[in-house]
Amino acid sequence: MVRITPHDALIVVDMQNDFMPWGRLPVPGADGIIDKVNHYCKLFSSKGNPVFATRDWHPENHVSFDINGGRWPVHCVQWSRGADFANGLELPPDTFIVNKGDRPELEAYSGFQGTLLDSLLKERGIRRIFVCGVAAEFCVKNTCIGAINLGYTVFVLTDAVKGLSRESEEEAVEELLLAGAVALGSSLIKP
Ligand code: VGL
Ligand code: ZN
Repeated sequence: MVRITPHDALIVVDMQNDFMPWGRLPVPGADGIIDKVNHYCKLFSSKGNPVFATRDWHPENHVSFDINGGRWPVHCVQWSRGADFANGLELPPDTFIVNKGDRPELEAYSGFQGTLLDSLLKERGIRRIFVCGVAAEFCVKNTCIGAINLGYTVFVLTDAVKGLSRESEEEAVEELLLAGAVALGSSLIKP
């Protein structure tokens, strides 16, 4: 079992409309984890632990868009409905929002890339992060690896993570385990 300590934070990765089945870069079944993510949000905020939510936050001329020569359809354009947090997601009112991928020329799959996330965590004494959200193979994986490289202990909340396919999701989780992350579900967190 794992107990939530004062040095723990929840990181919700890119739970935005464009990554839901109704969005422009759909992650199949991503809406199926909304209830689980809401559960983790309530759990952490009820204990006074901070909740962070990353947001893919691209300008229209972003390098990752196919129209600009990149690999993805246009998605999560700043201030658009698609960039909003997913319908049904219940983030605590004091959630820290972390925008990433906001520079036209830079892709940012990690929530630590070009953001203040590391210093926001450090100044609150956070040493362990619990990560959920989408997409397993991209922003979840890279955020976890970034955190491991910065010295954090990383728990991947596998019942609240979704990938573009089952196979690549499993592969991503396996890579994270090899990198030193720990896989966890809500049944292993002491309430
Ligand atoms: C993501 C593809 C493009 C993600 C972001 O949040 O995993 N994937 N931009
Ligand atoms: Zn993106």
